[in-house]
Amino acid sequence: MELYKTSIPKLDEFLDGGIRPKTITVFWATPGIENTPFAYQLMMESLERGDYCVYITQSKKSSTVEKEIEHYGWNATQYRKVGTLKFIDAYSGLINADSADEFYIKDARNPKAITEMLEKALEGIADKNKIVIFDSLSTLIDHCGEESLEELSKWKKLFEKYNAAGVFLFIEWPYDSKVLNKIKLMADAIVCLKAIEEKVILREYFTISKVAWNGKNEGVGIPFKISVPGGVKVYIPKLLVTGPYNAGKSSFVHSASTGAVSVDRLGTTIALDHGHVDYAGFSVDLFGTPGQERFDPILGLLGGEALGVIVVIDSADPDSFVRAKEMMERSKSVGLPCVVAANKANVKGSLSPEDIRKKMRLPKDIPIIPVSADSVPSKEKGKEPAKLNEEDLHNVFDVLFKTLM
Ligand SMILES: Nc1nc2c(ncn2[C@@H]2O[C@H](COP(=O)(O)OP(=O)(O)O)[C@@H](O)[C@H]2O)c(=O)[nH]1
Ligand SMILES: [Mg+2]
Repeated sequence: MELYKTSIPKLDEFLDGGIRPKTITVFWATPGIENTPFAYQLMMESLERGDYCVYITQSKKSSTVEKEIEHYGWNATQYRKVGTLKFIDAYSGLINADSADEFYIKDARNPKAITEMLEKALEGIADKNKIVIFDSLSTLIDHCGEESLEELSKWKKLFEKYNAAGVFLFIEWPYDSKVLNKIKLMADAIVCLKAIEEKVILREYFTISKVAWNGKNEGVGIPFKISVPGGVKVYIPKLLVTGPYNAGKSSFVHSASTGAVSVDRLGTTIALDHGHVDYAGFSVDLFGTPGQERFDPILGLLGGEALGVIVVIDSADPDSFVRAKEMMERSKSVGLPCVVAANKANVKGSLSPEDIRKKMRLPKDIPIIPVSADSVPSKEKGKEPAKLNEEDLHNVFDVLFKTLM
């Protein structure tokens, strides 16, 4: 059976590998939260691996959908041109505009007309793997009335007949509870997108309220962020990078980040290194700590609310290991998902991860990942950050993300 992946970490796991054919999945958003990027991402994943997609647009022109998708860094137009992406325009008719789309519904206020057009579109690609995106359920209710929901049982039959996976976008405006219940019953899976206020800032979460094919409900909330370009990412608002003076924390934050800043004086970090990492579907804000002991009083504060910790150590300087452990304790790393980045691993005299584990007496559940620099600035330049090896950095994040989620 074909599974349609979102490529959003955790969400695919919640969905047991992805969305199923012959089912309806609803991306159910609180007003103010964008749900289209979830659908775009799912659609692009499917198109890129050669599947077909029918996009029913009822709230904007298909050219606008294409432009929005481009904005996230993907190219949907090429798939429309080769014919694997098909638009059903149920919008232009609402505003008395012309349409250049292959499937155009003049009488877009009549849900039966949409059903007929959908069947026509599906007939043409009957033997293909396909998803149908409906943008959106809320527009349908707003324009065609609540009774139009009855029509959706026919759509479900079409999905069954043509082996299609239906994906509906829905924004929970203040509708009658009967309407909401109808949608809940009709959906095989519901992904909820909510905002939760946390210490004055609003954070967006996705969670699962129903997955018929694995019986899951009310999963944990996973914070997400929509990057432009990039799409939907699992968001880790705070990852701490700590470790002794000179171990390579600034090098780590700078090398891993798409844009990093540090506040330096005479080459020594006196305040924070701050950086941002976009990798493997995650969007992470990195916070580096200063290494010198005189900053110890603030370490506990910096560590507060961190979701995980990367401890950078100098593998060739075993004398600094005691200090590294001290910093792990002070920054409250113990108990949080934690990875040791054993930096300077290709420097002469560096210790292996096994020797480091023994020397530091680190528990088995704290992974130690060797990291080396590709290039090191000349000594004349003073204490300049080195460029750490990308693959090594990815190893550190891969291991950490696994322990985090
Ligand atoms: N040879 C080598 N030098 C490194 C490596 N990582 C960092 N350095 C150098 O070590 C010094 C300290 O690095 P920095 O990132 O400033 O350490 P911090 O004090 O922990 O922020 C700098 O001169 C870096 O260029 C590495 O993997 N190998
Ligand atoms: Mg530094």
